[in-house]
Amino acid sequence: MKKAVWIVALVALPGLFGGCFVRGYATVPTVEAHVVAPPPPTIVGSVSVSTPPPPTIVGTLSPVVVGTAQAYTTTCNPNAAEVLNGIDDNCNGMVDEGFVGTGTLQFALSWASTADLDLHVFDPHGFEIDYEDGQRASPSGGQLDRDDRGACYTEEDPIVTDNSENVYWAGNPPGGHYSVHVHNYDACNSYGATTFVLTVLMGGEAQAFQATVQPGEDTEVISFDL
Ligand SMILES: [Ca+2]
Ligand SMILES: [Ca+2]
Ligand SMILES: [Ca+2]
Repeated sequence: MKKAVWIVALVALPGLFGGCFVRGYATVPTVEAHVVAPPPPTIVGSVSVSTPPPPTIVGTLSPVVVGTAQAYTTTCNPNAAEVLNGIDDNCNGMVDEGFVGTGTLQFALSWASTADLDLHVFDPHGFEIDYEDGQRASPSGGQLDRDDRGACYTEEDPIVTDNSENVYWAGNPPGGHYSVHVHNYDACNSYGATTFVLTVLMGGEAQAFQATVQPGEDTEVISFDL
C-alpha cells in the first residue's frame, strides 16, 4: 500500500471502529476544582436575644371609653427600671417588657387590692381571650400570658402586691372591633370596689384608663376599631 493510502486509512480508522482509534499521544486530563459551600451552622441550645423594638402598625389608637373609666396619666423616665406594674416606666414604647409579652398591640391590667380580677379581650373575630384553658390564645395571634389571682390562691401566687394581667399580639393584630372587659372574679379579702388601671398600647403608643369594679361585676372598659 502506498503512503497516501495509509494516511487515508489511519484517518478513517476511528470512524470504522467506533471512535476507538488512539492517537500517538495522550492529553493530560483537566481537573476542575469544585468548591462546595459548607452547610449553614446549626444552632444548638437556646440563644439569648434582646427584646426587639415594637414594630409599627398601620392605624391610630383611639379607644372609646364605654363604662366609667377615666383617662389615667402615667409618667415615665428613660433612666428608670421597668417594673411589673402595667405601665411603661422607661418610655421605650413597651409595657412591662422583661416580665410579660409585648408587641404591636398590648393590654395590661394592674390593681393593688387582694381581689382576683380577670382581663377579657374580645378580638375582631369574636374570640374571647381570657384565663380559661383553650381561651388563652386566639387564632388571630393574641394571647394572655399572665393571670394574677390576688390573694385568693396564695399557694399559686404568694405575691399579692404586683397584681397584673396581660394580653398581647406579637405580630400585627387583625383589623376590626376590639372590646376589653375587666371582671372582679373574686373579692377574696377585699371589701368593696377594686380600682384598676388598664393600659392599651399599640405601635409603641400607650393610653391608660382607671376605673373601679365591684365584687362579681363584669365591666366593659374600652372598645375601639382598628
Ligand atoms: Ca417599657
Ligand atoms: Ca412597667
Ligand atoms: Ca385573675
